[in-house]
Amino acid sequence: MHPRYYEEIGHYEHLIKRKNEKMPSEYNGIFERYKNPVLTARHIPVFWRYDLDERTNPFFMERLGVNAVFNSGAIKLGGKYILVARIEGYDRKSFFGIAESDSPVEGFRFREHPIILPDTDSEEVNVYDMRLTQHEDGWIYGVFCSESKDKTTSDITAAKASAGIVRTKDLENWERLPNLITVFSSQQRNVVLHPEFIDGKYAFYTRPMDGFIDIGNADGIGFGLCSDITKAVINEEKIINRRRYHTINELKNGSGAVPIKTEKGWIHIAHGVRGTAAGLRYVIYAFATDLKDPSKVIAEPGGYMIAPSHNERIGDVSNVVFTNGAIRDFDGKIYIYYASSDTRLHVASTTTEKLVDYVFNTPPDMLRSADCVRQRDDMIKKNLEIIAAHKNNEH
Ligand code: M1P
Repeated sequence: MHPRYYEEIGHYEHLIKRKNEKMPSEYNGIFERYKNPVLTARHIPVFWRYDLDERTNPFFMERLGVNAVFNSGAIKLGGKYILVARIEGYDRKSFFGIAESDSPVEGFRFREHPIILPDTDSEEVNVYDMRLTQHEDGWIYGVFCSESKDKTTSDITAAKASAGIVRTKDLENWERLPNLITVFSSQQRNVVLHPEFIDGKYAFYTRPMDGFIDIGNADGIGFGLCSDITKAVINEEKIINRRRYHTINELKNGSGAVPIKTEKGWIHIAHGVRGTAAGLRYVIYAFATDLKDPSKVIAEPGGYMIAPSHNERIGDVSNVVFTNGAIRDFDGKIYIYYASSDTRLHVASTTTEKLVDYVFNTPPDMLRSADCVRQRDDMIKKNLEIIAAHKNNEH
């Protein structure tokens, strides 16, 4: 073995065993950020990147490098915290790998092999962003973006996105089902399978789009039902969470983590995109839908919940935070796995109680400066009275 191998293994083990800690300086009462990313390109096993045969790799060169590890689905299974991460090679193609740990915030180690999905469509060029749903039918579903070249135009960059579906019981054997068909939308990305049947049917959150990057006139996060997931067709798609002018999701939005069931409603953790002079800005926001009718939004705090901060701002696609996975633990703690700038994966923690309070009691976006400043000033007035009363009590 080349001596450099042992050095690389040393760095790798050091990284995996590194302890993580909360960042108290980032306090906002809603969630807590952790200092270290939970997954990066450096978390990829050495033997996934280097050819260890000295005859074919005498200089111990990286032969199949990994550019980024980010947007990951997340579940807890058999006591382990499991992330199905998007791994992007130097060649720009993404694939999925399972990283697991006994801890929700550190120690994630990839299994020996990446996931080899059944290759059922020779036109499919890229796959990414798998949402993992532990469905009440007993299967674990992975819904991901399946991308292929748009051959209807001479534009070499033109692409088409649709929702690929796989399912498994053990995270080892994956059955590929046909891609989701949405009758009225030509493209789909950020599709999430709801964990329970609704009216006896499978329910999907969709994000219809007219184009691949520019979603055109598509209006936001959709919702649709289908009776047979082995041939999933949505005939009717209704928009449940619209993008709006001069908000954090003016340009586009999309479902993120599988909705979390709480006493007061389903909590959705999604992403919103707006344009800036420096390009697109992706943030994470939350809203709640009705327990019986998850297509009905019942609460939506104004603004974002998580925005890129410090080093998170920089990466391959800068100024992006994006989530497609969260885990609710047995003790009510919630771990939100979010990627920054399409480069690395972080974790933020909160609790069910706090998330419910945040979603139901944070004031909504008033949509106009005049109303927003009044909303803030009302809180300021109330607070000044509290401060004054407090001072009086002190004397
Ligand atoms: O580059 C930012 C994100 O862009 C896409 O999200 P959306 O479809 O909302 O634009 C996704 O491809 C995602 O993977 C990526 O992180």
